[in-house]
Amino acid sequence: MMPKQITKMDMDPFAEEFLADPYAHHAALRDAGPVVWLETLGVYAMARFDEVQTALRDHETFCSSRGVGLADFSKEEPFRPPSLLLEADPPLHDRTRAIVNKIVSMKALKELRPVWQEKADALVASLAGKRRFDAVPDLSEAFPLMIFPDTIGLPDEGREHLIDYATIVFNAFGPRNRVFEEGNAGKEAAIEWVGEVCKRENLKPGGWGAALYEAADRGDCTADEAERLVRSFLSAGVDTTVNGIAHMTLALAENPNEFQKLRENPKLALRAFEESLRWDSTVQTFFRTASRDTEVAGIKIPEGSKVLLFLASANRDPRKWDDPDQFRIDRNVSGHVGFGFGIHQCLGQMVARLEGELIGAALARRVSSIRLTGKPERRLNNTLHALASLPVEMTVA
Ligand code: HEM
Ligand code: OVM
Repeated sequence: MMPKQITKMDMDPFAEEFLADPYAHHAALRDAGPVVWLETLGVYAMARFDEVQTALRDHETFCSSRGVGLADFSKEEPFRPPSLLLEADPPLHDRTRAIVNKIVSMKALKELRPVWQEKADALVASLAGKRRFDAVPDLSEAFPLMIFPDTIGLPDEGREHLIDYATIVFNAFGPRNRVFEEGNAGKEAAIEWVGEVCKRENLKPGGWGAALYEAADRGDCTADEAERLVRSFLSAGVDTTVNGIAHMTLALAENPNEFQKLRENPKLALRAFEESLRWDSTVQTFFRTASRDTEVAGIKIPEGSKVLLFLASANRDPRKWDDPDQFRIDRNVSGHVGFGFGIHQCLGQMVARLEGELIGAALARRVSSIRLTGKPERRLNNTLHALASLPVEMTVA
């Protein structure tokens, strides 16, 4: 068979207009073909569910060690020393992943659940008592910052830097555009702080940070590797859940019928969170690099190509989902790629799910209505779909 002709587009998925409303542009990308060539960036792109999943599954052909952003680490200096998880291939990846998986275990989460639940309930009850508040800082940022830094064992001072640090890291997966330059400007203190708190002497005993150094003491990895793995927690563990919670709150405010379903059955909280990740995927995109010549859906992709995977678009592909733009907490959401798929699938997904479930359940039990009192404001980021402000009014149940 003759190789198929690829569709070329001049769309820039990192343009501010695109980032402000990515869902308005995804259909055009999906409909253009299973693989498209984005002229402005010189990369291939996949926006349909099947092809995104296929690429994520084939980690040998679509590798991560050359970076999961626009830059090819075999040609350009990485923005920071590469992650030993996200930006690694087997066998390195599998070794580090096994170390961290032992720490982020079912057992650890089972112990954390009652502690986190009490905090989620108290926070939501107090906010509902206030009636009007901004659900981004007061709820979506407040809750993860109340629990996650303690779990890692971070110092008490400076934890607010975690949000700025994530902004920097997730912007850096995109091009050096204005969103990167302006979004990252003046945030050097966050890089400095994160660099310091990943060191052994700055981590409290008993936390997941210290546990990584104990793994190093046992010979599972070096102390330098432990330090870099602590950095992964701090890069990926906060802003992702912040915006997951924010999008769930937004979705429940915009869909009172769905919130009613949740109130009637608070056990749906986990599904509500999962559906909100499908409906508005915090992590919108990641790249891969073709490690060899390959072909997807009959379209040739040469070695060294950068391939942009639209996770958020896959999660709303009508080829896969019924009424994909509708937020429905009782739909079958299994298979969504909001946490990725394959060997790099989110290492912290149980953490994220627990946080989202506990906030969802607290809203279900303590709140009788959620109403937007102003226009939600977005914070543009090259990778994250993020909210800056979500003014709401809640009434106490
Ligand atoms: C990987 C999303 C929360 C740590 C990933 C990936 C996605 C993702 C899409 C796959 C990356 C790839 O395939 O290249 C999310 C979302 C979250 C979340 C949407 C919240 C709603 C967390 C949390 C942690 C975490 C709480 C830490 C406890 C990581 C790490 C990786 C990862 C270390 C790299 C894993 C690997 O390469 O093997 N996440 N994440 N994430 N996530 Fe999450
Ligand atoms: C890491 C890392 C950084 C950003 C995101 C991520 C979503 C992981 O340093 O391992 O996963």
